[in-house]
Parts: sequence; C-alpha cells; structure tokens
Amino acid sequence: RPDLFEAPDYYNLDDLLSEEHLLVRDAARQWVKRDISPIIEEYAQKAEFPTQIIKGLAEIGAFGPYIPEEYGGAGLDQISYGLIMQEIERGDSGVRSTASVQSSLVMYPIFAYGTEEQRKKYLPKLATGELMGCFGLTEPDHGSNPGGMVTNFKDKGDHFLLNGAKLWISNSPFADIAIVWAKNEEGRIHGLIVERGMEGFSTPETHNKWSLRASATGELIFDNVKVPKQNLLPGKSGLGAPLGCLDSARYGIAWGAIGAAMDCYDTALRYAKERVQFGKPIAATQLQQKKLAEMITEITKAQLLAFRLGQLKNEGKATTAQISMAKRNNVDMAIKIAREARQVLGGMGITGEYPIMRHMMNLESVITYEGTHDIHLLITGADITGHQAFK
Ligand code: TGC
Ligand code: FAD
Repeated sequence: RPDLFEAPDYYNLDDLLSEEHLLVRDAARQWVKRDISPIIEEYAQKAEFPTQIIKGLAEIGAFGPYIPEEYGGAGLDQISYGLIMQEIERGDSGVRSTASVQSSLVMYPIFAYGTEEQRKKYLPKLATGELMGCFGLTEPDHGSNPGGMVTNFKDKGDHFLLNGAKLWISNSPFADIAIVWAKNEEGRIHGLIVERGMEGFSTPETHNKWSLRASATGELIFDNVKVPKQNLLPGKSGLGAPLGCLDSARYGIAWGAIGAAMDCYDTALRYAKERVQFGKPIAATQLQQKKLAEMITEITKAQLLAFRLGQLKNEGKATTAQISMAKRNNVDMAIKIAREARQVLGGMGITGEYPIMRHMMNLESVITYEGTHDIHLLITGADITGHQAFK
C-alpha cells in the first residue's frame, strides 16, 4: 500500500513551490514511503518508538530544518520545514512529534536563547541525532496554564539546585538532554539544559496510551538536581520564552496535520473506488461522494492556510494568533477527516491493515498538545476582542 500513495493537490499548490521545496518534499516523501510506512503499524501496535529511524530523520533534514548550516541545521526556509513535517506526519504523528520536539522545542531555544558555546556544543549533535532532546513545560497540575508551574531552581553559588516534575513529555524516556522550564527564587521562568546522568534526574515512561503509541512519552523528575550554571539559557526569560518555541512547533503541526489528513483521504478514495456493494463501487454512491468531496475541500483550504502562513513566517511577520489559528483549524480538519475516512472503509477501517484508525487515535493527542483546541479558540478570541478569557 505505501507505494500507492498520491498526494492531493487540487489547487495546483505545487506550482507555487520552488525547486528546492519540491526536492526537499519529495526526499522526505520517498523516505517515509521506504522507511516509515512499512514498519509503523507494527511499532504503534507494540507501543514502541522505532529508534532506528533517527538517522533517516536527520538525513532528510527533519532535525533543525531552519537552523543555519553553520550549526548543523539544514538552513532551509519555513515552507520547506512545513513540507517536511507534512510528509513525516503522513507516515505517523508520533514520528513527526519526535522531529517537532527536536527541532522547535530543543534546537530552537538553544539557537535563539543560548550562548554561542551552548550552540556549538549541542546543535550539531542534535542535527545528526547523535543527541536527542525533549522539552519540559507541562506539569501534573499545570497544563494549559504553564505560567503556574512550580518546578523551581535555587542559586547555590557554583550551581543551581533544581526540584519539581514534568508530565507528558515526548521523547523523555530516551532523550539525552531536556530543555526544562523552571522558576528562579524570584518566580521568573528560565530555561535550563538538563543532561541524562545528572544525579536526582529520572525519566519514567508513561504507559497504556491509546494514542501516539509509536512515540515515547514520559515524565521528568528532578530531585535536588545540581545543574551547572553554564546550562542556563540566558537569552530570554519569562513565559514568553517557552511560548516562543511553541510558535515554531505549532506552525510545524499546522502542516503536519495536512499529511495525516492526506493519507486518510487517499486511503478512503482508493477503497471507495474498489469496494463494490449493491453491484457498484461505493464511490459511485452520493453519500460516499459527499464525504470524499468535503475531505478534499477541507484539505485544500488547510493547504492554502499553511502555505500563506509559511510565507508570513519567511518574512518574519506571522503572529502567535495566526499560527494558533492554523494549528487549531488544520488539526481539527484532520481529525474530522480521519473519522469520516474510517467510516468509508466500514469494518476494514478499524484494522491495522489501513492507517486511518492509527491517524485518528494519534490526532487525539495532536488536538490536545501544543495548546488544546479550546485554548487556541481562546487565543483567537482574545486577539479579535481584546479580552482574555483564560483567567
Ligand atoms: P500571557 O499573559 O498571554 O503571556 C505571558 C507572557 O508571554 C508573552 N507571550 C509570548 N511571547 C513570545 N511568543 C509568544 N507566542 C507569546 N505568547 C505570549 C506575553 O506577551 C507575556 O509577556 P510579558 O512580558 O507580558 O510577561 O500568558 P497566560 O499565562 O495568560 O497564558 C496564555 C496561554 C493560555 C495562551 C498560554 O499559556 C498557552 O499557550 N497555553 C497552552 C499551553 C501549551 O501549549 N503547552 C504546550 C506544552 S509543549 C507540548 O505540548 C509539546 S507536544 C510536542 C509534540 O510531541 O509534538
Ligand atoms: P488541562 O489544561 O487540564 O485541560 C483540560 C481541559 O480543560 C481541556 O479540554 C482544556 O481545553 C480545558 N481548559 C483548560 N483551561 C481552560 C480555560 N481557561 N477555558 C476553557 N477550557 C479550558 N507537554 C510538554 O511540555 N512537552 C511535551 O513534549 C509534551 N508532549 C505531549 C505528548 C502527548 C502525547 C500529550 C497528550 C501531551 C503532551 N504534552 C507535552 C502536554 C500537553 O501540552 C498538555 O496535555 C496540554 O497543554 C493540555 O494540558 P492538560 O493535559 O493538563 O489539560
């Protein structure tokens, strides 16, 4: 089945892409077809992250696509970054999560808020996958409201002493480093680079997930961890520092969700053309055509939204609220398409023979992480009315 995939391009978006965009996109597409699609169902079923794909992710530029080449990144523009995320998530949202976290939540804060020494020490190794990272913002009692975090560090002269816990952290069970957001004695949020092996630092895995099963999720526990002072990210503090990273990751998700939707649509369309009931293909019935017609329409709208957002990002003009809208809209679009596409396949839709049910379950995490659907509605609401309804 993987080699049958065709990407819908109803409004000839490819005509707006540069030669470099197409090259980057097609390389990622071929890699997903060869190295992800054939194995991902098995890894999702056994709830295991396929660590052997790390090298391939690095080779297609998925680790730091827009980080400058001098630090080991691919030096690409934001549309190429989006296209890579789209292709990876066509394979699996959990694999795209690994790339999002490494690029936008680990490499980006080191690049944007780190010292030159930190950039040189970590970025090239993160770009090749020699080092893997994770991002600790969410806590057991502070998810949508990260500003209330209680994880904290105290200045002990020659080091910081870190205490607290983070929950729901993608890649934590195998990450070599963690970007951890914690409050200092004045209650100001700062980013710290915590390394595996530091005494008092542990990363227990979260089991029994029905969603994002091919991605490893876990906790970060800090029990009097001594963090060297040179591991503080000095360039930015306050809640705006982690939120700035989320802007970049949410942008990638807006593109990634299109990939998952494309795979569901493509699978449903093929199935509908081949499946015969009452003497004719189900694709020839009005009800199934309505589903398929609505799917391609929504995918096309999402593609245009992501593309324009990519242009704005390239120009440095994309606002947090614009990015939030695209993340919310495109993930919601994808989850609705997954639910409809699953029904087109009837009973076959619930099996691992087809990717739809896996995408559908994965998207339940994607619609929750990086800001829930509700929180993104409230971000748009605050932006257009001037009234913050969170608090
Ligand atoms: P608020 O008062 O709005 O803002 C606090 C300060 O931050 C500034 N700011 C930003 N700065 C830079 N970039 C942005 N995008 C910014 N947004 C806000 C703001 O100007 C303010 O600065 P200052 O100087 O005045 O202090 O903050 P709030 O506490 O009211 O919260 C706003 C809210 C609810 C929107 C925010 O907290 C939020 O987005 N909550 C959702 C939490 C979330 O998205 N968590 C994600 C965790 S990471 C994750 O899920 C990874 S999954 C990865 C994967 O597997 O792919
Ligand atoms: P809550 O904040 O408790 O929300 C519960 C419900 O209440 C939601 O429906 C929400 O929309 C609603 N709600 C909350 N506040 C309001 C309000 N003011 N008004 C109206 N409704 C409201 N975090 C990280 O830091 N790093 C990671 O790598 C990471 N990876 C993740 C991977 C997975 C698989 C999952 C599921 C989560 C991950 N997260 C990560 C955490 C994720 O960002 C949070 O789950 C998310 O921000 C929501 O927080 P919460 O789960 O505590 O829900």
